[in-house]
Formats: sequence, C-alpha cells, structure tokens
Amino acid sequence: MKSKLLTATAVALLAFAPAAAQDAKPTPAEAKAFVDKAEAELAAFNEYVAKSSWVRATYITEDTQWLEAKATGEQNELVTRYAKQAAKYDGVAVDPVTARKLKLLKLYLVSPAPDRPGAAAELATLSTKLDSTYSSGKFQHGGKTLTLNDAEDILGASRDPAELKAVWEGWHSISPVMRPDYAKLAALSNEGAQGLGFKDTGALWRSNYDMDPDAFGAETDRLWKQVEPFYKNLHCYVRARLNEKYGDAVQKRSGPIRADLLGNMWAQQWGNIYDVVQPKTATSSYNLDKLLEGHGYDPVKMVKTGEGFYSSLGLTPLPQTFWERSMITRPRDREVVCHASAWDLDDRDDIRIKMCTKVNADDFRTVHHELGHNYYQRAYKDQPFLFKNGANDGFHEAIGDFAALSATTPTYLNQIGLLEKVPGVEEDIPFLLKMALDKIAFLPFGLMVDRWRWQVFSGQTTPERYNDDWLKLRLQYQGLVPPGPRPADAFDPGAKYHVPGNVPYTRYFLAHIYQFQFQRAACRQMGWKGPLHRCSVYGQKEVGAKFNAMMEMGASKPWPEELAAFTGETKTDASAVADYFKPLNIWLTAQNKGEKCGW
Ligand code: X8Z
Ligand code: ZN
Repeated sequence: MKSKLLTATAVALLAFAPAAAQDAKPTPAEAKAFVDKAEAELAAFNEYVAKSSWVRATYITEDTQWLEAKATGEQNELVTRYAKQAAKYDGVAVDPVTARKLKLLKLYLVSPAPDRPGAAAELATLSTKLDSTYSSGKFQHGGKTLTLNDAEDILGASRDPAELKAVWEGWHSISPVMRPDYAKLAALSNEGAQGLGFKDTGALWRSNYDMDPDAFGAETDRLWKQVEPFYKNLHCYVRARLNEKYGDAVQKRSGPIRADLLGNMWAQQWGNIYDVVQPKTATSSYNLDKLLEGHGYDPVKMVKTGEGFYSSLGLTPLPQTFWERSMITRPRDREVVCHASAWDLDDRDDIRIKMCTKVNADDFRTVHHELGHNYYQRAYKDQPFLFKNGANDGFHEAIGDFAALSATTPTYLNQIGLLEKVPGVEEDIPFLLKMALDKIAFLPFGLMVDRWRWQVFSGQTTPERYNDDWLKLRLQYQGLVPPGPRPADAFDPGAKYHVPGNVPYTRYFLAHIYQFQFQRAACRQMGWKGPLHRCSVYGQKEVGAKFNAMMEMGASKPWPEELAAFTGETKTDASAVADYFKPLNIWLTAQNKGEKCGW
C-alpha cells in the first residue's frame, strides 16, 4: 500500500507557474529540476497520507474515513497535476534516469482523478468508503453475526455442503450495496486516466511493465497458455475426489466445480481441502496447521519466526518500531481492515504489517509474504523517491512468496523444531499436491480478476453486466460455478478485497511465476542438486546477499534487467513452475486416466 501527496502551497505554486516558459521547448536541465522538485514534494507529503491511511485502516470510523479521504484526495489532485506537467517534457533529450522518473510519475496513481473541481475528493471518498464497507462486512448465520475471518474458518474446515453454501452466500451478501459506488469509481478513474493520455484505467495499469500495454496483455495470455494444461489436470483430479466425497447431487464428475467446496472463499487457494483430495496410496505425515497449534505458536511467534527466516539470509532484523507499531491481531473493540498488508510509513525505517493473524498454515505463509514487502521496502529505501518501489508490482508480491517456498519445506520445519522427522521421497507427491492446491489453483484466479476489471474499464462490461461477466470469467478461467443461482442484485466481484480496495491483481499472477524463477535461480546458486521443491535457501547468506542486491535496485531499472541480476533470465518464464511441479504433473496425468477433463 503506497500513497504519496503534496502540500496546499504546492498546489498554488503549480497553478500559478509563470506562463513565459510555456512557449519555448524546455531544456533537459529544466526537466531534471522539475523531477527533483516533484520528488521532494511528493516525498514530504507522503508521510501524511500514509499515516492517515494507517489510522483509518486500523480504526475505521466516520472521522478517520473523512481524514483519509481528504489526504488521498489532495494527493490525487497534486500527483495528477504533476503527471500532466510531466508531459511537457515529452521529446526532450533528458538523461535516462530523468526519463524513467517522468514515466513513473505518469504511472504513479492507480486511479488518477479527472482534472475538474471536486473530482479528486469524490474519487477519494468513494475509495475509502468501498474499502471500509468491505472491511466491516458482516452477515447472519446460524443465529450468529459472522465476519469474513469467521466465514473463512468455516469455508476451510466444514465439509457440510449446505453449511458451505450458506456461508459462501452469506459473505457474498455484503457486496451488492457497493455496486453503484464501484461504477462511479470506475468512471471517474477512467476519466482521470484518459486525461493523462491513456485509453482507460486498464491501459494505465498495463503500462506498468516496461512494455507496450497491449504487448503486456498478450504476455499474460502467453503465460496462461504455458500453465493452463497443468491447471486443467489439477482441476480434473480435484473434481473427481470431490465427486467421490460428496456424490453427484453436490459435485458431478464432469463440468465445473462448485466454488464453495474448495476450502477458500474465492476458491483461489485450495490447500485447506488437502484431506479431501489426498492421494490414496501416499499419506502425508504432518499437517502444518496442527504443528503450529501443537507447538503453542501465537501470532507474534509466527511473525518472529518469519523474521528469523529472513535473518538467516543475512538481512538485518526488523526495527523495534515494527513490533511497537504493527497490528498483528484483530482488535476486539473496533473495525479494521483485516486484509493483510505491509506498510512503509516514512519511506525509510517505519515499516509495519497489518494483519488479523490466525495460527494456521495459510497465515504462516501470509506472514512471510507480508514481511517480504517490508524487506523489499527497506532494501530500496536509499533510492530516489520515484524508484522506491518494486521492479514491477509482481516482484513486490513474489519476494515473500519466494521466502515461503523454503519456509514451508519439511526440512526447514524440522530445522526450526516444528517437525520431528523429515519425510522421505515417498511424501514428495503429497507435498507437491499441497503446494499445487495453493499455487497452481491460484493462477487462473490471479488472471481473471483483472480480466474482469480490464473489461469494466474498457466499457465492454457495463454495470448491468458486472456480475454475469464475472461469473463468465470464473467459469472460463477457473472452471467454477457459484453454489446456486445468484440474486439479481449480486455483485460478487465486490466480495473480493482487491475490487473494493482498488488494488490491481495481475501482480499476483506474475508473482506466482516469478517466485518459481527466483527459487530455481537461488537453488542453482547454492549448488542444489535435488528436486526444486525440496530446496530451501534457509541460512544461505550468499543467496541472501544477491537477492538483496536485486531488491536494493527498487524501480530504478526496467524489470527484465533486475530479474537478470538475480536469475540471469530476462523473461517471465513459467517453465520454472513446470520444473518445480514436474513429478506431480506426471502423477496427476496418471490419476486422471479415464476422466473427461475440462468443463
Ligand atoms: O492480497 C494478498 C496479500 C496482500 S498483498 C495478503 N494476496 C492475494 C490475496 O489475498 O488475494 C496474497 C495472495 C493473493
Ligand atoms: Zn502482497
């Protein structure tokens, strides 16, 4: 979560900039001076925005919403002005650093506001309201009021199809109220993006990858084609096991899978139903949920363990303020944004996480994920302001996931005393199946969320079609259907955090590929000869140093160059995913013999 802002004085300065200079073509020196000034002002104001956002996210009230919206509205107005001014330097022969900064300035905002009075304030108010509505969403079930956290626990653990359906539908009842606001947000954001010269907000989002936005769209298609057969294999296998467990009346052996049976509210990670789909012949000797619980882990211990992993790579421990200022558990007496995030409040050392941590395997991974963001932020803190960011947003999401690939190996769990005995090769398939239920199952979801938003922004999906098109994409990419007919006012995309939260999602799709490229490269560097999934970089200081060197580059270079710095590769390449899961894909193909795969 990043946000940047400027002062009221800065608005005045920009608005009344002398007109004389406008005719003559600006010089490279003037371009550089402009960027320097923009960076200084954006940096100074950023702390104010970050703090108001932090307070709202950890204490949702009328007043904190007002404060955040005011701060982010001013920020949006000012950054948009700077982005427009940056266009004045198009075609000026500036140095490469200034050129990159001018480009990043135009791409800075997720949703730029239209350049007319009141528009930025309206956009900011809508954003804060949507995020807060989602975060305080509750529904009634079995005589109780449930939060998303409660509902997620049931979706993960219950094997009663009627209960799963009720809870799934219950959570999805919190979002219809958001639909008109979301439509307004999308329209304002599009108008703002067009004002900056983009076709629409989707094109703005796709312009963040050091290539033409259309080329980036095509790149995601290419990557999906690389992994789609594997997903279909997993889908087929899981569907057969669900059919065996629940029978034809609940889950047929052919066609799409019922989304509420997969252990997760959005069916984006399926690891929670491992017990339902586990191999009949090879069993897993441990369950990470139970190990954590059995060893008396609490949320702080989970985070300390995460820190320990990064320290083993030679990274400096988290600052004392991290422990004093982070929100690690859900406060009992106030509304907060529970969706996990990592923050950098002062663009230097004031890094924090905000999580409603539960002691389970999902959150064990999430802790490593969030800390990855924090270590990245700290690594690039000495970069100039506009380069204090990931090489691209997929990198930012992949850092912690890469760490978690090692931190969930049985070898590592054994090293930190959680697991008594490291299982032999006979448990490779169970382990890989668990991993695939999270990582491979995620891929089509990681893609479809923004496929939907790209369609919304391009105008292909109008508000009346919001839900139908969402369901169409869920079916097309994931092969899933809702547990029953949806009500006419349903707005299912609003029941996924990143839609009301206005956070682009393709980043996670990319991260699910990058993390395996990082893993493959790191394991090569340490001379690992065994299978990729058994490799752990725990304690590998040289790998850590090289990884940190990449992280320190921040957004200063095009991402292929940064990828090459660590991996030697310059392309996003799903062959690393195939390498990691190779034995499982072969195994799944054998299991699926005789099944009619696909939907
Ligand atoms: O939103 C997140 C992180 C914060 S950046 C917890 N993730 C995606 C999600 O929950 O939908 C991590 C995995 C995908
Ligand atoms: Zn993240």
